[in-house]
Amino acid sequence: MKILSFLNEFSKDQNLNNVILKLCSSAIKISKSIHDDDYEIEKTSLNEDGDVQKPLDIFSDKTLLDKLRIPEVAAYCSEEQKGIVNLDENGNFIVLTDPLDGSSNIEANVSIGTIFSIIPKNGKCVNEAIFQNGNKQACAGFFVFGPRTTLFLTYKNGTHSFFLNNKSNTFELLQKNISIPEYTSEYAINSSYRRFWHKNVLNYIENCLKGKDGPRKKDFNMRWVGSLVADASRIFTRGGIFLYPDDKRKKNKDGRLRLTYEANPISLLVEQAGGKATNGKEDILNLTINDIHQRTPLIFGSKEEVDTFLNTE
Ligand code: P6P
Repeated sequence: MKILSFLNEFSKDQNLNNVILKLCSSAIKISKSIHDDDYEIEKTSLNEDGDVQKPLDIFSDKTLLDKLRIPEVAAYCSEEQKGIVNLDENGNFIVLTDPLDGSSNIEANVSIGTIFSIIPKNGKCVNEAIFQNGNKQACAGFFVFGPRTTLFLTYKNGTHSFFLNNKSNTFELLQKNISIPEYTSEYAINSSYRRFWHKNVLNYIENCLKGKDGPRKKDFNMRWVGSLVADASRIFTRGGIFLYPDDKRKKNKDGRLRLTYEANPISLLVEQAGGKATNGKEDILNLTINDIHQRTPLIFGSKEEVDTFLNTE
């Protein structure tokens, strides 16, 4: 089933569907530019992270912004833009995005992707609507530019996946109503930061490492791609737990990942698939937004495993 048919059948909001279709069109352009190595941009600068923007970061951001100049979109925010870009004042939706997450992996040919969150204005002005918490998202998703180009999408009636059919140049339904397994024996964390972890994280990982002889009474496997969309895609496919906690370093006291265009969309997708997403203390989707680039700790995945982490002191 092509995504247009799926949206028309399951999402009655044509305006929202138009925004989703423009995001798909952006992803197709970005995907082809990655595979054809065709995205050179003259200049680069620093993004909100203080990282040097890579040409593909800028190309992806420009592609999305150009495609989203439609009547339905009131404003655009991205990791590559300092502030809010106001578009059509009569539009009802605000799009927040990480245009190319994981871009440090481009040279290594590791899967990277675009993450997006769509917030309705709900009668508010853009500067108020943008600070609604994650529960108010109308839609969220991410594209993975990997061996296949895929899309994980929710507009709060389950989480569904699609793949790009390169022959027809359209996204087609892969799986409807994805369910993340409640239990798992696989965790994802960057273990090179072990010396900076707080005690609860240390104890949780130590318990996993003790395997079936330890308190968990089962052996664990570990994966860490270093690309959020790749780790998330695996968790939607076979379960698992992803941890990017805050730690003792000053720069990571509030975590590393961004709340509005990374944690919130991923968390809505995860909850809609029966999983759980937390900052270590409360659900991500309940967190108050004070700044469009604010950071948060992010732990998400199989519900029972996230609860086990939360109960570890
Ligand atoms: P680290 C990529 O730069 C990213 O923002 C996420 O995609 C990924 O999960 C994380 O950072 C990797 O962080 O500290 O392991 O390099």
